[in-house]
Amino acid sequence: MHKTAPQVLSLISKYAEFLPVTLDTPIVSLGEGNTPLVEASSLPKKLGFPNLRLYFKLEGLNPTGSFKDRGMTLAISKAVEENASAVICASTGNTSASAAAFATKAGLDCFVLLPHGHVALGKVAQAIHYGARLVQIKGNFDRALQLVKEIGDKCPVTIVNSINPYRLEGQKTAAFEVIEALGEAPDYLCIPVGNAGNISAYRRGFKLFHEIGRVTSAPKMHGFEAEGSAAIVQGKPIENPETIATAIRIGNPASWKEAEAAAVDSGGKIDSVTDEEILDAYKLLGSSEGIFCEPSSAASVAGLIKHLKAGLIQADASAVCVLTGNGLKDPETPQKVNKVDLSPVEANLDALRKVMGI
Ligand code: AN7
Repeated sequence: MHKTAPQVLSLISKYAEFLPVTLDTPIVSLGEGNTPLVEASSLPKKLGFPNLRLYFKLEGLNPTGSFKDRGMTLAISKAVEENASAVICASTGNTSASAAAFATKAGLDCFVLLPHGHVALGKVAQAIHYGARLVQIKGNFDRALQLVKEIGDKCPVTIVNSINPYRLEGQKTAAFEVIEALGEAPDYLCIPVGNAGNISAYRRGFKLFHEIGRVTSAPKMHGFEAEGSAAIVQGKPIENPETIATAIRIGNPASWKEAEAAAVDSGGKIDSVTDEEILDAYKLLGSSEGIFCEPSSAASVAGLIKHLKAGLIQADASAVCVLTGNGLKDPETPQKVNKVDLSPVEANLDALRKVMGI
């Protein structure tokens, strides 16, 4: 029996007309994009804003578990088109997981530099599993990115951090999907800010669909840094950024200026949220909505709550929170932030009924 190959529509082929590709670009795809936009159930009411129409963009459902796959499919496809043999990135974890997977799929070598001791377990596991050449440095992400730039200048390796222009072009497709799912632009987009690439990419996507007349408006962009790493909010690089949200533990964002323009031009704001606010939102997503995102992703919801309370986001509007990465990457945090008794009980019915209280 002859079987035809299944038709998997890659992100690049779907949006080719809006991306810097030609018919000759070899597409390297792992089935990225096309992630769900899920409407919130109990959260708006629970927060005291029952008329808010709230949606979550579940980017953790991408093939390597984060939004980075949208940019990486394009960056790696273009690297292959340009005859690269190796790629390199610095990463707080998700970029490295994505780069490693797509590079391997394309048959390229992949080097990743991680800040030692500050990357979630699952992300290190991914880089190892996908066969990347993993180097942990005694320094933070910002230092790792500096080193990557120096190596990129001196050695024949292609940088696939978001300073690679194809990364943000690929990532802007998430904005297209939000518009297609809602049939219009939301009033607000809330998003975590680390290296500040993703907020810039969404703004490009929303702006483009507005300009070509697909929609009649563009959302106000509300981006949120972690308070201990809030360079844009403070207006100066942070030498020693700190936050429990390790994915956004970045003190000198590469797309600083474009992100600032995205917020200002759209009528939004870049603000910061504390680790406590991030963890509260993280827990709420699990307990109220059945969503397991990583702590950094919950900065979008923490920020939404902050801006609703401050009146910076209208209570009867529509808002999309981007949940950038999958909670399973960081399997240790739930046990740390919830009070749970995990001591085993006797394996009999009486003991079981006693602990269950039924
Ligand atoms: C889950 O992987 O910078 O503002 O090296 O992993 O575009 O940097 C990750 C960033 C938000 C911030 N949420 O996005 C990296 C890296 C998650 C992330 C961000 C990241 P940007």
